Amino acid sequence: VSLLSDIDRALANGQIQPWYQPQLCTSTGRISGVEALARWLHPERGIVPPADFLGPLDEAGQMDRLSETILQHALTALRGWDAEGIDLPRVSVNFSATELRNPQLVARIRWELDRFGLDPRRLAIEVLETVIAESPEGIVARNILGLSELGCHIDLDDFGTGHASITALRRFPVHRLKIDRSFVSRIDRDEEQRRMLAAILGLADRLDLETLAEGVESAGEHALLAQLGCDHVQGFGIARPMPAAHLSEWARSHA
Ligand code: G
Ligand code: G
Ligand code: NA
Ligand code: MN
Repeated sequence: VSLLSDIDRALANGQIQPWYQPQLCTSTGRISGVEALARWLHPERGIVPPADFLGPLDEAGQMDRLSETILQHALTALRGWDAEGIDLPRVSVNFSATELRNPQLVARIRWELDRFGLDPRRLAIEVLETVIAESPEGIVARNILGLSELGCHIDLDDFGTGHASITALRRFPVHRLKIDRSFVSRIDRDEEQRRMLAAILGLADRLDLETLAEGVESAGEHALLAQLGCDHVQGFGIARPMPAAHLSEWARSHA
């Protein structure tokens, strides 16, 4: 109960906001996007990770409030980077199953993008593979289709762990597979891992889907992903999630 009133207050006073983790294009080496990741900047507890508050927040019916907060921060940050002359094509936000069941979702996102004067193609929605596997039709599917028709990019998060069928991959308007980090770690040292990853990249290629590897921690992994034709990379080996202001510095020094 006290955690919930804490979360409520944290949302109201802006303590919950996203940090941003860069994604690089492997063929150009340039920044191709950032993922917005919710952080609770707690005055006593420090930085509280989403794993510690997303569950209770969802159960308390506050997921839409979080989503609105994260989206507003992310779009504000994107406009800010534009104004600073930083070439940052896209920001990704995570949408949970709860948010994807909101009948107002597409209208609200359209309105927000409009208000910020941003092309919908500059927003990527990360949807968990499990969500697509469990929701072949109904409101979730209609929302994903609506966001795609609006022009947003749809990324399938934690791909490889969620048992979505190939049929589901074809039926949903997915643009990119975000390959789960369990398939990425040690690919430069483990032949079995490397073959698994190559199989996923082959599947994506045949289905005309872009690929983004998450959890890239070493230079060896990064180099091998580029060599195997993975389109984008993200992970601690490139940069950790950081506040919006630090991201500008990072992008500038990286360019
Ligand atoms: O940043 P970190 O690795 O601690 O994130 C843990 C998980 O929390 C990730 O899998 C991510 O998808 C999820 N997450 C982070 N930010 C958000 C958010 O704004 N909304 C939702 N629904 N999930 C988020
Ligand atoms: O599931 P999702 O892609 O939303 O998860 C993003 C989370 O993964 C973020 O919380 C981020 O902190 C974490 N993360 C990002 N890069 C790495 C990495 O290289 N290694 C590990 N272990 N976690 C990472
Ligand atoms: Na994600
Ligand atoms: Mn993921």
